[in-house]
Amino acid sequence: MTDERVANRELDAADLDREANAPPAVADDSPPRPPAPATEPAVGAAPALPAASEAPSSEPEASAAPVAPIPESPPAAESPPAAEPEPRTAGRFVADALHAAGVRVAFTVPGESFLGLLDALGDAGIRVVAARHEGAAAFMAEAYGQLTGRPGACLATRVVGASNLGIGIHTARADSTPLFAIVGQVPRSVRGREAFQEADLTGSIGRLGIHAVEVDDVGRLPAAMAEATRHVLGGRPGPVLISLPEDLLDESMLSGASVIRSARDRPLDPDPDVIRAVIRRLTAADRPLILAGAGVLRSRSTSDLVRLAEILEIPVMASWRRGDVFPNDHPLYLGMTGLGAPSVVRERLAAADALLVVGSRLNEVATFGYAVPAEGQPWMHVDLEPRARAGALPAPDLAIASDARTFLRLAARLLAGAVHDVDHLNARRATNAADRAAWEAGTIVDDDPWDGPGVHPGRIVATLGRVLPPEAIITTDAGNFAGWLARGYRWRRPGTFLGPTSGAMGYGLPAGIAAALVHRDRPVVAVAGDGGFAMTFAELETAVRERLRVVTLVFDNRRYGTIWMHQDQRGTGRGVATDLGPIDVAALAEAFGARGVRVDDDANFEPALRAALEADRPTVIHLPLDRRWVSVDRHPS
Ligand SMILES: Cc1ncc(C[n+]2csc(CCOP(=O)(O)OP(=O)(O)O)c2C)c(N)n1
Ligand SMILES: [Mg+2]
Repeated sequence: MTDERVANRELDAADLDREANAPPAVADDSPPRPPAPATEPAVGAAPALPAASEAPSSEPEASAAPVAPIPESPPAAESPPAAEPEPRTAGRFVADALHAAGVRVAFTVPGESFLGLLDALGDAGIRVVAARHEGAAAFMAEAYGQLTGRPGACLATRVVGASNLGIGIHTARADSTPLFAIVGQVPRSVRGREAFQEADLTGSIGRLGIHAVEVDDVGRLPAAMAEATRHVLGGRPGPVLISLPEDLLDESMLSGASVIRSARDRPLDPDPDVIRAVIRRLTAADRPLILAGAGVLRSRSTSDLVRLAEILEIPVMASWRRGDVFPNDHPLYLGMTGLGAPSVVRERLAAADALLVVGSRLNEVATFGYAVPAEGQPWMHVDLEPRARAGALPAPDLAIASDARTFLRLAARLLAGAVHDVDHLNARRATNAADRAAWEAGTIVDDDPWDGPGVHPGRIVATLGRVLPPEAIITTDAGNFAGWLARGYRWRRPGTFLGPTSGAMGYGLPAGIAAALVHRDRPVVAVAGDGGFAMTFAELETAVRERLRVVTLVFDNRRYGTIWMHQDQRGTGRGVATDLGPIDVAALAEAFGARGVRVDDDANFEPALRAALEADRPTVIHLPLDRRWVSVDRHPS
């Protein structure tokens, strides 16, 4: 048996490039903090905006360009409090507290119940974007939070607005996204008197979040905002609902009241001996595997994950809708779990004889209905809040409370100069190559013969992969059309995929709008079915107004296809409530001031996509689909 010395490699240029496009860290801003490494993207590195001179702006700091880029730097929760100039209204205080927590943009449908806050946001340095429905506003805020690591903010009025926000609050909870949902409440003088649009907001919608508070006294506002911020930013980040009575927002705060900067909760660095134990189990195994989730994306540690995987020669899978967590063109990448995954993904996951889960909550879809980890399957969990026993899942052999980056870096450091059994390593390399080949073969989506009518969904996805540059951002809605994307698209950089693990329809376009607001220079493609698109297409006007160049693809089978499939599997596929009528999607897009294009066959898709990427306004590409394309596993051939 020979020994081989494996040292930490320097990151190559491709690694740097990948990480530079990653979202800012969320989870580790508490002191002490080492100086940022060379791979860190520059704070506020948002590129210049095209067509800035024509665009409207509510960004107060925008001096040179009318539309300022939304800053991408992480929240400065640890910086010292600013001096308090003079008394201010409670509305302004809340706006300042949101800004101090990292909020730079707020999405809203306004109401008369929170004008005292709405009017103060601009002065506090927060840009306001009006949406056409609170559900979409909440999706925008959620997507913004996922992408940037900064908390998103959505604002709505009383119970009518709050209940519409609900779907986005739930999505933020499922995605562990930092989010402030702020709701104007009825004035205190009429509270509890069946006032107009009155409801118990904290006890109802607020319970979808991780924390909810109604503030009925300005004296309690500083502590309430600090507590809410502490929940939003983590340990495990999430959404909070803050209910603020209309009249309270116009009250004056005492001049001494100051924004309390709440530090982020952060677990202590993990014990090196425990990390060594993880490494020992991984290196001793024959078919080890790393399953990586959003925690890796949020802590911007994809490069660290790549390095650890390469040192150990251990393949990596992405958890559901986190396909951008590891470069898909890397030979160690073995696919994304969950809906749309080819059977080889589940088989390989189940075959892992040492499974390291980093930054994933192991939800039902990601684990194929809690099938993995199976009883008796050795597994280890690294997470800000690791699961001791995850519901239906067996307890992990090792549970390590850590943010992903800290763990991955410490592990790589401990491995510097480690001695590997080269025979074992070579055997693993051969297995990995075979696994990768099986995954490649299982993820070809464009090979079925098809001459129409309508487009071949696999060929559309293959064309997307060929035409879009690595930095392009894809957002997805919910539905069976997404199966081809999940299986066939190759994400190459972190921060290029936004998908709700809540499975909420209507997410695609609003998320695309948020992504395009953050990255005006990058292609953004929202992918939706006809059902999901119709839920939030009014936001096309938002995209036009904000001069965003988001491209939306609408796979149109004129049905709620996923649910029709379930009906069909039960033998009741008569289309009750699942058969829909046609929409002239291209005409609809034009009516909103966007570009609308109908593509009836595969050959016309690439030119339409290229033209959309070049266009100076949003484009919707309507892709009629033969209904025999039921799912990525069930199609005409
Ligand atoms: C807000 C919401 N309502 C209902 C559902 C249940 N649901 C899941 S997929 C689906 C149909 C999606 O239809 P479409 O967007 O046309 O995509 P397709 O399945 O036809 O590809 C429905 C109704 C959901 N996930 N989200
Ligand atoms: Mg459909």
